[in-house]
Amino acid sequence: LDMEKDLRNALSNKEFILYYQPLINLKTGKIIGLEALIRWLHPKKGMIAPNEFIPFAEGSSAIIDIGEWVIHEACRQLKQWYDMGLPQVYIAINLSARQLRHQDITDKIIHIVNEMGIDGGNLLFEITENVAMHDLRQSIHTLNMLKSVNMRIALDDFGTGYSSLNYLKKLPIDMIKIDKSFVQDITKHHDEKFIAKTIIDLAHNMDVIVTAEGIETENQYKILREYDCDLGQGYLFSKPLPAEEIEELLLSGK
Ligand code: G
Ligand code: G
Ligand code: MN
Ligand code: NA
Repeated sequence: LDMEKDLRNALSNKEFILYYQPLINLKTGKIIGLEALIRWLHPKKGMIAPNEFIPFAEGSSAIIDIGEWVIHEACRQLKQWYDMGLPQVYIAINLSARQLRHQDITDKIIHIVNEMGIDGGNLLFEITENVAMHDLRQSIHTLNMLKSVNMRIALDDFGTGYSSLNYLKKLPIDMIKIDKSFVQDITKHHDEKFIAKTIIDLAHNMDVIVTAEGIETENQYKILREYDCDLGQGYLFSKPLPAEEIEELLLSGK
């Protein structure tokens, strides 16, 4: 309860900030998207990572308001970069279970997008399997509404949940993000090194794009390119960065 109050105070005191981590087209090596990742700039404790407060926010309605701020801020930033003439990229936004279940979610998102004057096609929403678990039919309905205005959907942390293949089959998704644990496996000398390749082929057979998460080495990059993986994200390319540093990166033409 105290945490909920702290989170609401942080929101009204504008203590949250978005970092952005580039998504790379593995064939061209160019940035084609950015994942928005929230941080809490606490006046006393300094920067707090999302893993330390998002789970608490998800336990209350605070996640609805924080989540709405994230969407608003990401869209505002996207519009600003567009007006500056920077190369066009899409922005990926993480959605929590509670947000997806919230009745107003599609109206809210469409309202923000219209208010900011951006194209829905430049937004992608990341959900995890547990997000859809609560109410599959409602989740599918909401995701289809977002897709009807050109927004795209990614299944995040793919392979780590209880029923990844079931969700891959049932949810209207455009992309899966292979969890970094499978990316780490691809350079091992065990059978598990084939899991990433198998996921990539499976997704492609279903017309789903694949992003590999947590790419840290040139060797992983090389193997994933050989596996025909579409996009990649990880420290090899860039860690999550504040907006000013992303600007420099986009201006440098990378
Ligand atoms: O930035 P970092 O790698 O520490 O993020 C850790 C996790 O926090 C991410 O995997 C993501 O699921 C979650 N996260 C980051 N930003 C947001 C956000 O804006 N909303 C939600 N719901 N989760 C987020
Ligand atoms: O939404 P999701 O939980 O997938 O967020 C991605 C998380 O993974 C963030 O916390 C981000 O900081 C982290 N991350 C991004 N790139 C790398 C990487 O190359 N290696 C590792 N270990 N973590 C990464
Ligand atoms: Mn994510
Ligand atoms: Na992930």
